[in-house]
Amino acid sequence: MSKNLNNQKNLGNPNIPNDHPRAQSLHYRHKLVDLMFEKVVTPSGLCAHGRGEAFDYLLGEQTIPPAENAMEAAIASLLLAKHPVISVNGNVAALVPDDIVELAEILNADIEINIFYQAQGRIEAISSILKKAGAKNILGLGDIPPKSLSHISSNRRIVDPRGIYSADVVLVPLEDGDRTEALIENGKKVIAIDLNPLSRTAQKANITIVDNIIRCIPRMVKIAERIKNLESEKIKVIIHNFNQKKNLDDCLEYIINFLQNLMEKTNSK
Ligand code: PTJ
Repeated sequence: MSKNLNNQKNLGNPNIPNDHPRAQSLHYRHKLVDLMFEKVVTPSGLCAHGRGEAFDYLLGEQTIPPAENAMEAAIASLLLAKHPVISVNGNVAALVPDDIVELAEILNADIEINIFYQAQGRIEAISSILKKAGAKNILGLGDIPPKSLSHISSNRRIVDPRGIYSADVVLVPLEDGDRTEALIENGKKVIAIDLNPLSRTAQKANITIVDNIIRCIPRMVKIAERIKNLESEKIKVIIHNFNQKKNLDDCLEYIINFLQNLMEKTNSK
């Protein structure tokens, strides 16, 4: 980190008034900035968040019906998995640590830290935030020799043999396209959360939830609580009824209609 950037740290408290129209968004932004200085978030994580925010505008910053359907299919898949794993990177740990830990507990899933930008102290910083949120068992800490996924050369190939390497279903909130493809090549079912329905991850995953992780993970906790005790045949039906291609088309159609309505409203003023 450059000295100049470190000097900015104390400028990070903008005193956001609660009645600011974008108070919540500013709050999360500054949380990411603060946690960048603590190495949880990588500097590129800020760019990724900005890209996400831009796509969130196209949804009206709300959870859309196709996303709700994808969440149900995702939870159903995770409940029926033999070995479900939730992959956590810097942005996820910064934005939704408590909800990720709660979701993993309900689903009996492992949490594995997997980051794109390796830097000294990052894994420890992410692990510490997850532990504070109540995580008891965190994988990907490098305490045992890691395994390497095939079909990928970035840092994301390095995985824990007890976690992603042996998982059958992997939830990847905020993923890059390369690893989504590699995970699928390695025989995993991949569930992605990505605000951009056009991203390679969104297009390649088996189930894509087009929503903001800030809204989505707490909602997935509620869905998991609601359906976890259903008979497995009923859970299978939820998975069977989900069509990934149609769901992505529905997301795009929602965006087109949303923009069309917005344009009509503006023109009628
Ligand atoms: O912590 P690291 O080192 O693993 O790095 C994490 C980032 C996010 C920097 C890394 O995974 C990355 O570079 O991701 P990408 O390729 O920029 O992809 C991020 C995707 O997540 C983009 O398609 C964004 O639209 C989307 N996104 C960003 N913020 C959110 C989001 N999707 C859902 N919820 C968000 N809050």
